[in-house]
Amino acid sequence: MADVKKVKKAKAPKVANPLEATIDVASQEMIVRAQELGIDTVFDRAVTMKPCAIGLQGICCKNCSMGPCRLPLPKDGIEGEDTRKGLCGATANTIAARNFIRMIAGGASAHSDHGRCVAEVFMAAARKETEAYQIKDTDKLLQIAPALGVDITVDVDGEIKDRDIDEIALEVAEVALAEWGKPEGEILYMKRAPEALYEKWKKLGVLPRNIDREIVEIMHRTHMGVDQDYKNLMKQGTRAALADGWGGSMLATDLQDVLFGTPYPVQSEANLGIMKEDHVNLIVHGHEPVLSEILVAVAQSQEMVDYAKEKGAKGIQLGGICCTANEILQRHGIPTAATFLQQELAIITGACDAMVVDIQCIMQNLANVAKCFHTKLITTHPIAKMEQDNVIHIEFDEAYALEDAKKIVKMAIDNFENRSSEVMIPQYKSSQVAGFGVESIQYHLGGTFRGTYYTLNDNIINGRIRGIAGVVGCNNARTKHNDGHIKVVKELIKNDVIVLTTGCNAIACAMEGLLTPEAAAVHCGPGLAEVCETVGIPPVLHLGSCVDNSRILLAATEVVKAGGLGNDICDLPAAGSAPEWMSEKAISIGHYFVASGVYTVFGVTLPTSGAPVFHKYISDEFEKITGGKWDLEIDPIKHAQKMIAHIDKKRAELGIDKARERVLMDMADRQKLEA
Ligand code: NFS
Repeated sequence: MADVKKVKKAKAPKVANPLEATIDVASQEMIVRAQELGIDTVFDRAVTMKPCAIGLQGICCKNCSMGPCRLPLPKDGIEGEDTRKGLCGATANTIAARNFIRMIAGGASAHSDHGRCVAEVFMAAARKETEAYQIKDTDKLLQIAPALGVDITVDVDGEIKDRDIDEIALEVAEVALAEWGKPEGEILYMKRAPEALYEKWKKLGVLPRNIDREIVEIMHRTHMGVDQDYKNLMKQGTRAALADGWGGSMLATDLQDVLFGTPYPVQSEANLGIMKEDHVNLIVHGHEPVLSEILVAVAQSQEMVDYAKEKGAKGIQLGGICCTANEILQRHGIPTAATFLQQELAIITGACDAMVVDIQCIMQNLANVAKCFHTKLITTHPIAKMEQDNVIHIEFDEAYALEDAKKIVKMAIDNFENRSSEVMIPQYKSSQVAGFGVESIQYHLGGTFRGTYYTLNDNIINGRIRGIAGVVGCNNARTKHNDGHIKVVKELIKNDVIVLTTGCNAIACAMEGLLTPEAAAVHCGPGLAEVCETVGIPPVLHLGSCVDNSRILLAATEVVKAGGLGNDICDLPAAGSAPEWMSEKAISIGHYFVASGVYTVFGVTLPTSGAPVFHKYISDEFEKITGGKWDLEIDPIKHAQKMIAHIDKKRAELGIDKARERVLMDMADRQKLEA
């Protein structure tokens, strides 16, 4: 007879311990709420489903049907020759390299296809084919045109005159769109990098030819029986990653800025507590601002606000999740509702009247959660639909952008009265200042007369700012939500390292209150605190979404140009980090940072651990090639300390390590005097 006790035990669903799942109190409350309602979330599923150890280490090849070939590391490690091989003979290094660059291909294509959609809308705006979109930021247009080889002046009978803006816009649109598939040449933006870096890429033969080609070539090379040299595979990985960072992502950022406005610092709030019980809550989630820009405008229109009031609500509360959140935050101050891992929780509040999703980082389980509530889950992109039948698809067409947006906002308002279960919004939110970029850093930390990054460089040279860190990337349910993000960032700023953030790291920092100028006095070392207090900026600067990591590349380039800190990005006292990464996009980003000369540390795991030779290649060997290197450090404090050690190494190489000692002595002396 079956042991009833055992059966019962086996059937009891395992759920997450909210205190172990996240450091965020709002999320802890909502995880408990979900469990009370019997709704599983990603936090619970991470408990019940364990990852495959071999896949995790990057050594499972499923590129043909003779496999999957799995090449586990021997228990006692490898002594002597590594004889592991797949059916075709592929080694662990080949398999790990193939998998790694396929991740780059996935990530680069996501960013770049997003960029392409924006470029198409940009073209429609330049051709004046749509009323919904116009060229908004002509300064930015004039700034990027020369980088695309588009003249902004004309010679009329020997007189140089400003060229017509519409003409420039049209030519920029044509040149930009061609970057995805032009038959010859190289990606034009590569020349925006410091000259030394450009020359290095040229010598290495990794300058990307066009965006699509580099991604396609990865798929070809990793097909069964093609490229079988991990170094040569990584060469292509480098090309495609560069095509992402300096190509697709950078174009996405620039064209979005021209269409929707270059961000400047704005104040807002973050966390689930921004939702309001007595308002229609419309949550936008995903990545492309093309639709959300219009949704914001429509939801804020008097017509819609009046309609919401007619339906018994006090107004419309917009909120964002993931990088769509970052896009509408940095341009309109729309509050951020949630990070990647909190998306289901936003619906579990019972107050989400509609969740509108576009592309990327959208969990399919949203549909199952929405089924338990009144929430309308609306997909909008032709390439991103869901199979569940409660999902509504309203395909967004830029030619009818306003109509589509109105339909969606109305649907949310009409749904307000259908709230079925008790509303429970966790009452936690923090203030944040977002919307930084190359231009605003220049404004805040630039020289009065020189208009460059002179003051920032000066503060790095004199040691008040020890160095610069880019901390970015996702949440990952395999590690405590936001814990790595916050510990890494706090450790950096405590040690006078200024942090540039994007993506879900930025949202995590916002929720923790680190994106306010006041955070400087609480969390920073004396040097960084002094700089932040003097110019009135937060110690952690929110630079936008993940495609906006291109802003970090350009900010680093500006630092190089301003002088005194070497002549290449790899000379700078700077480091990169993604403490809780999970997506292929993060691998592509990580690799374009490494290929641009940045020491880049990832948390959680790296799909290279099963192929130690390959891992060593992308870390130590790569440093000799590009000046940047990959590293993995799971412990957040050690993670930050490794970045700081790298920053100090670069300071010593630049001969500015002594200056910092003097500044700190000054500070200590001053504090002694004050005491
Ligand atoms: Ni970036 Fe944005 Fe977040 Fe990760 Fe996803 S939202 S593009 S991929 S999870 S940071």
